[in-house]
Amino acid sequence: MKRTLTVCPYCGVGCTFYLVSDAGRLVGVEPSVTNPVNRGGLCVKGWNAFAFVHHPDRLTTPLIRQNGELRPASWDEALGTVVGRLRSIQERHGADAIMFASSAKATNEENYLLMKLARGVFATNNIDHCARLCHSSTVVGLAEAFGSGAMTNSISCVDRADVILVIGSNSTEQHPLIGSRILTAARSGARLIVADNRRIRLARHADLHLRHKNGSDVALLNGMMHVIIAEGLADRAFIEGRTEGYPALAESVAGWTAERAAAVTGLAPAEIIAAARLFAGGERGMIVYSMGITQHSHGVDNVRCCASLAMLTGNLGRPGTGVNPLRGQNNVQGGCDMGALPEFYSGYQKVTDQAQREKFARSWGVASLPESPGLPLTRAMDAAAEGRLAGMFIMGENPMLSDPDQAHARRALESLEFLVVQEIFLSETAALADVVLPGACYAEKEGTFTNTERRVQRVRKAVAPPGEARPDWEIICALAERAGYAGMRYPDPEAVMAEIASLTPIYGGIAYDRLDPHGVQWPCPEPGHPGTPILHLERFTRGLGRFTPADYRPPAEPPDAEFPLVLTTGRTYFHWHTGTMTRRTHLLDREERRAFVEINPADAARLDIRDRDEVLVSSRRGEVRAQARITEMVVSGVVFMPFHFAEGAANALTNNVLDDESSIPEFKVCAVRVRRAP
Ligand SMILES: Nc1nc2c(c(=O)[nH]1)N[C@H]1C(S)=C(S)[C@@H](COP(=O)(O)OP(=O)(O)OC[C@H]3O[C@@H](n4cnc5c(=O)[nH]c(N)nc54)[C@H](O)[C@@H]3O)O[C@H]1N2
Ligand SMILES: Nc1nc2c(c(=O)[nH]1)N[C@H]1C(S)=C(S)[C@@H](COP(=O)(O)OP(=O)(O)OC[C@H]3O[C@@H](n4cnc5c(=O)[nH]c(N)nc54)[C@H](O)[C@@H]3O)O[C@H]1N2
Ligand code: SF4
Ligand SMILES: [Mo]
Repeated sequence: MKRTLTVCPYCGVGCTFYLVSDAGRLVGVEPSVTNPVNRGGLCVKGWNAFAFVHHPDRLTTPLIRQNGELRPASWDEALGTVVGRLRSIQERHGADAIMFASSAKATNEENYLLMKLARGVFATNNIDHCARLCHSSTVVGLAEAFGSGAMTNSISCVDRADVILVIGSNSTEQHPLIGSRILTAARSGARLIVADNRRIRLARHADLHLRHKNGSDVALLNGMMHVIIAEGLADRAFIEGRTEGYPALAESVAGWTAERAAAVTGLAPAEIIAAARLFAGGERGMIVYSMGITQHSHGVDNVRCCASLAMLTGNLGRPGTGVNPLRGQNNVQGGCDMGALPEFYSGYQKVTDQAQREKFARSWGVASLPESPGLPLTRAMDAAAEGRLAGMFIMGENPMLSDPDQAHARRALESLEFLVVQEIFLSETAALADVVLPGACYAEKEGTFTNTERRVQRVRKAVAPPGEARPDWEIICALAERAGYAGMRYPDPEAVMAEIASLTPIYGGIAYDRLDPHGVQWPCPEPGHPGTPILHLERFTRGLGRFTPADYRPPAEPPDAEFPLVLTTGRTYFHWHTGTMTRRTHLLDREERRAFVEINPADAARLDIRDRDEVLVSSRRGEVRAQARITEMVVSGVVFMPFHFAEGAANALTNNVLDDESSIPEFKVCAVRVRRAP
């Protein structure tokens, strides 16, 4: 038996484990007991993370569409077709007619190389990834407030907090090893406030559970800040010494009395007052948030309010405090860090900055680099649907199930002249491609992932890829070579990391020999630097912390007579997004086999729906079939669906309306009606 230490391919917690293999086959996993992130624990997905790797559905050869069908092809033919067709689009329609979608499932090195390919070889800044659907509002909001969009503190800070506000994060199911740590903290005396109208597990252990209306967080947080200021609970010294813009914030929340906030949120004024006192009363207060905050047409405003609440109470730059957006995918932090974003190179260095452009152009050996920011992924899908985009290269994403408004996503992908999908399975998106390139999965390649607390950790090869599948980094380098670019010849991913470190100040001291055994947290500016567990210690990355007031705006599609219920969408413990991996993992799939919709008993009674009835859920965009789950998990007036199931796709219903500032879709609120299936 061989044991290979690597990182879990599922969530941003970044647990590490040994992949156990026997004669080239994975047979199990054993958690690392020394890693500070998971300390010997794993959730059910981690324990089963070996199972999909050898699934017979894995892609083993390149595929090319011919007469409407995908047929096996050689690597030579596939690479030649991809480069030939992309170059042809570039010549006829210009470089910006092509979009690159990178992958938060892939390694840092692979994300860096795809962004180098897009910018350096195909001359476009049109590169983005699923962070757009996830924490783009965090990247905008926290960069504005603090100068950095990352989690300010470390996972271990949960143990040091004396009050924790969990707002819009179902941590025990979605970041289980952080969720269990929050539960332990609550049992050991930390006070817990949960602001989320689903009765999630954390809510059952909370001192205060706020079941406010979906999309009303700005009103809730403004109301809390109003109470904190009015009752003299604000941290005057912190505000004066470390921040700017406070008068504007104070003026803006002055009108947000607890009564007014209560009227908008549906809470009682006393609940808002209690939450304010509880949070401000702590010595070390920590804010933890996720998609309940970010995925709104006012996502950036939600993030601003979280940042303001933390600054107002002096809860930054110390252990046990901070604004902590839990990053979702295993390597979505890394995807952002590596510049798989339309406006940044690696390390958030701006493409609009001439000095940065020159630095990268010189290192890459190209004459010039494109100047204007590229398209965000969601805007690129709109552009494709309107015929303004001709080619798309998608590595490790499945927008057919994960994008809002599935009919729109299909229209976008089908309108393209040429679509390439680099995948490990024939996903719903890959099935639409003109060329499919088979990638190696995490267990079959070397590299690094960066977890939610900015910890860069080593991913290691335990087994060989199936058939002719190749690691994403090798495929990208082969494409560059085909395109006539000689600047992507690397012996291994370690050499790619050396280039990343040389160009990216926050990763300046990251090198493979330093990452054993438990990784390093960026910023790590030079070799020998110990890494940074807590950001903004003495000063913020941008200097002073900046308060930006936000006024309440309702969600774009409120319920009405025709579509009287609010649909909110999200996840379950057992499945991962579009299910490509978890639905091919027997022990996970048998726990949660089909699409369901949670309905409150009062609504169910009114609609004459019983538990486990087949129902039809419809919105202005579409209709899907699901099984009814009658439960107090949801409040009356709200139904919840996960988006894991192709045959009951929540995203056939969701609303493709975007936040102006971050281009994140409003996945958390749209209007639907539910009826028993005939
Ligand atoms: N098992 C599993 N784990 C995962 C994933 C997975 O697919 N499966 N995906 C990963 C990824 S990429 C991500 S981004 C994270 C997401 O992790 P989470 O954000 O924790 O997960 P979600 O289920 O999307 O939504 C979280 C909560 O937001 C609440 N919510 C909805 N609307 C509102 C609102 O208006 N205000 C507030 N305050 N709350 C609201 C919902 O009730 C829900 O409980 O999970 C990661 N972990
Ligand atoms: N309704 C609704 N929709 C949502 C959300 C929501 O809350 N509600 N949340 C949004 C969020 S936060 C996110 S992050 C997105 C996620 O959206 P996606 O990223 O599109 O979803 P995944 O299913 O994780 O897709 C990853 C793909 O990568 C493939 N893959 C895995 N490993 C590798 C690899 O090593 N190489 C390659 N080439 N491919 C690989 C997998 O097979 C899979 O098809 O969904 C968004 N969509
Ligand atoms: S908590 Fe996240 S990283 Fe840890 S085992 Fe579970 S899915 Fe993997
Ligand atoms: Mo996400």
